[in-house]
Amino acid sequence: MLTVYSEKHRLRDAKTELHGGTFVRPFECPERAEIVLARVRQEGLGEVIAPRDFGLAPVLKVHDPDFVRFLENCWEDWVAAGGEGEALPNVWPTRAMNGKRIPRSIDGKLGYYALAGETSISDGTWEAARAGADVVLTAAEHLLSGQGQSAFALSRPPGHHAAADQYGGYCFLNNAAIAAQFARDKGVERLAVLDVDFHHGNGTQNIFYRRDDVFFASLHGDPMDAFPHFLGHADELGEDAGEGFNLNFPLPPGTDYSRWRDALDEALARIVAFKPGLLVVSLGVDTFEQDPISFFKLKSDDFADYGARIGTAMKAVSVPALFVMEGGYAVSEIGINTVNVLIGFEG
Ligand code: Q9C
Ligand code: ZN
Repeated sequence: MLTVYSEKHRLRDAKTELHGGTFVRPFECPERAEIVLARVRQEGLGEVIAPRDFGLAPVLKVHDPDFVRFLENCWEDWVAAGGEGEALPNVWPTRAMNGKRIPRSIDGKLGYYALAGETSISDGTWEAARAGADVVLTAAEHLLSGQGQSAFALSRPPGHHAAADQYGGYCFLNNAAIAAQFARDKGVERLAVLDVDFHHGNGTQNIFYRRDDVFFASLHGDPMDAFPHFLGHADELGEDAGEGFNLNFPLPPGTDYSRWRDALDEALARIVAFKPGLLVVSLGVDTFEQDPISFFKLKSDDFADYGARIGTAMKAVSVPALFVMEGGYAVSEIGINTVNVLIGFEG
């Protein structure tokens, strides 16, 4: 399986995350990608290539231009306004306010475009996020040219919490959605996105919620108990043309592999019935029992087993799979768990 990787992910190296009322070094750190890459090489998964530059056009097919401009200029604007630490929001357009007008000041803009308050924007964040989009696009292009039945986009920072005009939950650009939309524009008529990250893929769901050409399925910690708290319930089925094309499996604290696997099998059956031309897998390995911020109980061997299930289901109907790296914060095991899925898929 081909891996696409860019060293530019290292430019996303924030110093601060707001966690439990204090500032900590972010869980989403550069070592994550380095360790996954080392495991890819150690296991001989296949060739590792650098991305090509796609420019911003495929990003703008998913994200609003004003949001992209905000991400591009945020750090400079923050510094110019006298920010001493990293850029963080501290006020939001909540239910009790209007929220439709985009403020002029950087503090107002941060609140407007942030969907959560833990993720700081720092020098290099934009460049890393942009390179991450090129990573998934390069992997998608490779699959679309008919080379192989799977590819791995080792992108960082992750993307599935980012909506068309919102960032947060460590995510800035929605890499999985950008890849799916790119494939759509290259002629793939129907796509499925399977999100196995511990957290609900609220951004991806939101981006495709009114569409019947992209089926979204997500297995995640019940939002009643877990981030992102305000989306990911089982009764969110899609709207307008998209009704029936969104499928959520919110799962309770302590969920073990047998329960998780039952939900996966159901999601895979629905995906197969949808007859997609391509599957995008939002691959977060924060379902691991030792993940520091999550509450599922998967073990390292379970990752290989579920990779095999995805592989069996997709190969039976000749649907190629694009794996896109999302979360996973048990850093010392992130390589083993991630590559177990990929090796499991290959069979
Ligand atoms: N203080 C991804 O896995 N905060 N994002 C959780 C910890 C946000 C996770 C609470 C978690 C975001 C891509
Ligand atoms: Zn996650």
